[in-house]
Amino acid sequence: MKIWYMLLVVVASLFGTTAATAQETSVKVSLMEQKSSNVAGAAVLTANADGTTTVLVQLSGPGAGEGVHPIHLHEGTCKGTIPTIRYPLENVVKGKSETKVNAPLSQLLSETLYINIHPSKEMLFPVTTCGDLSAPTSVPKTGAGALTDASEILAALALAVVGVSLSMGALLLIRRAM
Ligand SMILES: [Cu+2]
Repeated sequence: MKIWYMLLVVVASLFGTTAATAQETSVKVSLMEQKSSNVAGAAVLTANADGTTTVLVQLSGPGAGEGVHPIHLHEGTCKGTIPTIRYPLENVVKGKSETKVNAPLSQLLSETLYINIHPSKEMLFPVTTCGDLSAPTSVPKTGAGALTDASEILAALALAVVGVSLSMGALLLIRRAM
């Protein structure tokens, strides 16, 4: 009989875990045009299972697809002037850049960082496009395990309720058996 109780506890904790891990794994940051550069865009930062973060940048606007542009994660904000590069990113080519940053998304979001894009390697200023990580504009639900709609949230809640009920039931049974 004891094995039966343990099985219940295991099943209950599994349900509980499923509901608990259903959280945001990705944030979107708007990249704003600076000084009439005609280049804006967005960056999507997605947490990877190995503790790294994939930073995907897509630019839009008349001049977005031309040239090769250095891009960095700097300390500070777009309004600040701190030039320290915290994490270098892959150059923007044809309006796109994709980098795997060796830090978890939660850490990137806990620091005060901004993304800026420079005109070229030879001419770093004026910065054409900038976005603050401290103010993500939206939270797209594209990551693995993320909830995609209300029905999934309801399903997760239902699972959580079932999980808690099973846990309590198992506890009661164990107490009775003792
Ligand atoms: Cu920079």
